[in-house]
Amino acid sequence: MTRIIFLGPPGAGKGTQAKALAKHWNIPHISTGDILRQALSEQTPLGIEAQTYMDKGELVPDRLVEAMVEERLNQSDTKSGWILDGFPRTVVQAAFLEKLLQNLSQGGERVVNLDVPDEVVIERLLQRGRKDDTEDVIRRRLQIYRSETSPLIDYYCTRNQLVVVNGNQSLEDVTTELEEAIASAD
Ligand code: B4P
Repeated sequence: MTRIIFLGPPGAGKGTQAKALAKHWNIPHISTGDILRQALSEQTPLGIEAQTYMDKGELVPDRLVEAMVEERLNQSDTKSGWILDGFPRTVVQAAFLEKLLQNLSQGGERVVNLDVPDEVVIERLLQRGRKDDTEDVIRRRLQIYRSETSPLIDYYCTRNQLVVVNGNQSLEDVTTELEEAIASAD
């Protein structure tokens, strides 16, 4: 059973790698960023509420993202495994996920930290140019990553679930290192 959580700063390549591996293993790729952007484009109440946070590079409130993830993990296609990309992003979300997975009798998830220096992610995101990829917003996202999300590295390290992969290499080399790291962690 393959259950993987991707951690890493904005622009680390979580979405890029998660998409490729989910296709390769034929399991769902669950990206909270993609679900939020979809809600936004459909102008659902969730999307409208999330927009103000996303435009500023702030985290969307835990309760909204947690409800979204709970609904998605309850769908039947998650039984054979999944890749979570962009969740959890806070210690509160991580504790929520731990309980949810216990209730769903799903465990044994591996956590991958994609390690990439700030200058590299800033350059990548400026090149990508999504609506939230302006220099000021990227710096805010990095600040929040450091204060809210990076404590998860210790959180999962102490639980012996963490593997670290160098995200500052070509796409193909990151994928190869990821596959090797996940296989050797099993
Ligand atoms: P996300 O959609 O999760 O976006 P991200 O962290 O910016 O990007 P990612 O790391 O996936 O980078 P990617 O592969 O695309 O979040 C957006 C927003 O949604 C957040 O700021 C927040 O507001 C909200 N949100 C999401 N989840 C939340 C949660 N759990 N709680 C609260 N709020 C939440 O790669 C970036 C670029 O780099 C691409 O152009 C790619 O082509 C390039 N790239 C990737 N790997 C590369 C490589 N090896 N070499 C060169 N370029 C590479």
